[in-house]
This record gives sequence, structure tokens and C-alpha cells, in this order.
Amino acid sequence: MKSVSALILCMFFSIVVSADTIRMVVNNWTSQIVLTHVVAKLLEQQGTKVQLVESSVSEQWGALSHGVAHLQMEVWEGTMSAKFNRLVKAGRLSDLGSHQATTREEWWYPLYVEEFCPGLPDWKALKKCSAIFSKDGSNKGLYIAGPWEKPDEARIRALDLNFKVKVVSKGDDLWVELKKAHHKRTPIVLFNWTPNWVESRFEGKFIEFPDYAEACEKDPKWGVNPDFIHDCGNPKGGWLKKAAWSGFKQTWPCESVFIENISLSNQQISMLSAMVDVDGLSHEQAAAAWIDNNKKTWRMWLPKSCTYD
Ligand code: TMO
Repeated sequence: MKSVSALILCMFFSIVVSADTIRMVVNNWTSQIVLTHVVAKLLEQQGTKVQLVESSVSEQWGALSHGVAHLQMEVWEGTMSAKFNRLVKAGRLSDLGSHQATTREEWWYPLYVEEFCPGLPDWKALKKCSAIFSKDGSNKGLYIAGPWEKPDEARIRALDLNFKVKVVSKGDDLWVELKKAHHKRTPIVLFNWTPNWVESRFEGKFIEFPDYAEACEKDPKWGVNPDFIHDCGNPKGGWLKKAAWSGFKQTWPCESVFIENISLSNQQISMLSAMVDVDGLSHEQAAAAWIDNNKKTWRMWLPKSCTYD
């Protein structure tokens, strides 16, 4: 009897404890991981309990919809707008506003590749030069994609590109491939994005596919190929948002004002990734250093008319 009530008490206690712990999603690219650590530390400083939960982009939607996770600090338009918009519309997710940063996620190449493929960055140049990107001696080019869902196969088909896709399992593997190719000056085209540390170390350009439009993803008749959707690139000047579980604002009103106030610029996001990927700090070290060096910035984010309890 005693042990049963102890068990019940224990269960009750763990529900109470976990109910006021904010579970933050840790994804798999550097700026997101460091920013998540920064925000977790700042929340903890305010007395809020935080737990970090690793999740892939594709898994995070279910977790955030069901309150298994509560907060995601970097939702990128180019790779995530379709799911995000749908879930916000359905009332399953809460939009906690945009960073001031504008983003782009797209096929990218280091600048020297232009010597091998005149006409770049226009996508039509890829039609003529697919063979230089081949790894198997055929004339089929290889595009190296990150572990984030993109309709690359659909785009290759719609734009009639002679390419196949290799999806690397970790984001960091992209940079291994980039450094290897750069060292030998061999042609490479791979997924990249901005803001990111890459732009501080490598000259390069995004492929200019036909401009993105919403209709491109829905209406086959739109664009250069009347039979298929996805005959366009990803958005340029895309948004970068913070997303929360739909019950977040009600459960954590003060914290929610704080998160809404957080807004990083392109330079700040790219610096968060450079601290790790260029300077070699751990994610935790980078977060601690950022908090030390940016007191003015984060103090402005703290809600004025709100006391945490
Ligand atoms: C979501 N990402 C920045 C990796 O494209």
C-alpha cells in the first residue's frame, strides 16, 4: 500500500516537474544547436527548467504538435515552410515570430567550378556540364544533398537535369565533401545555405533556378515544364522563424514573450556557426562565449513587464 502511494506520488511529482520543463528541439546543423544552447541557458538564468531533446527536422513536427517537445529556434522557409504552415493553420503549432535574418537554402558550388562550367550560376548551364559532376565515369552528375527533406529528385525531373542525388547522413558530411573537392579543385555542387559559416571561408554561388513561387509546388502547368511541379528553385530572402507547441503561450506566458523578442541577424547566425565550424569550440563553449559577449543583445530580449515564477 505504502509503495503504491509512493509510486503514485512519484508519478504525480514527475508529471508536475516535467509539465513545467520546456523541452527544446536540438536539430542537426550548427547555428541551430548553438542558438538552442544559448536560449536554454538564458531561460535557466531566469529560473525556467529546460531540457534539450535531439530530433531530426522530419521528427520534430510530431513532437511539437503533441507537446512532446515545445520549442524550435530555427525553422527555415526553404526546407520547412510546407509542414510548418500546414501545422500552424491546423492550430497544432504556434508561430513565435521571425528572426530578422533572411535565408536561402539551395544548390551551391565553390567559385572555381565556373572555370569548368561556363554559364553558371544559371541552372541551364548544369544541363551541358552534368558530366563534370559525375563520380562514376558516366555523364550523370552527382548532387550532394543534406539530411533535410527537399524535393531534389522532383526538381531534377521537372527541369530535366541529368543528375542523381546523394544524401549524406550528417550535415557535417557536406563540409567534408566540400573541403575534399576544394583541395583538389574538382567540380562539386552541393546543398548549402545562408547565413552559414561557409560564406566566411569559401567563395561560391547558389545555382539560379527559376524563381520560386508557391504555384510551382502545386500547379504542374506553372513554369518551364507544363507536366511537373517543382520546376523552380527555393525561395530567396526566405524567413527564419521560431516555432512552439500550440500550448506554449498559455503555459509559459513570460517565456513566450522572451522567445518572441529573440531576433538574430544574418551576421549573428553565421557567427554562431563559425564559432564551432571554424574556430573549433564545442556547442556549449560557443553558447557560453556568445552569452558573455552579447549581454546588450540578450538583455533587450528579456520581457520588461513580466516576472518569471
Ligand atoms: C535547415 N538548413 C539550414 C540546414 O537548411
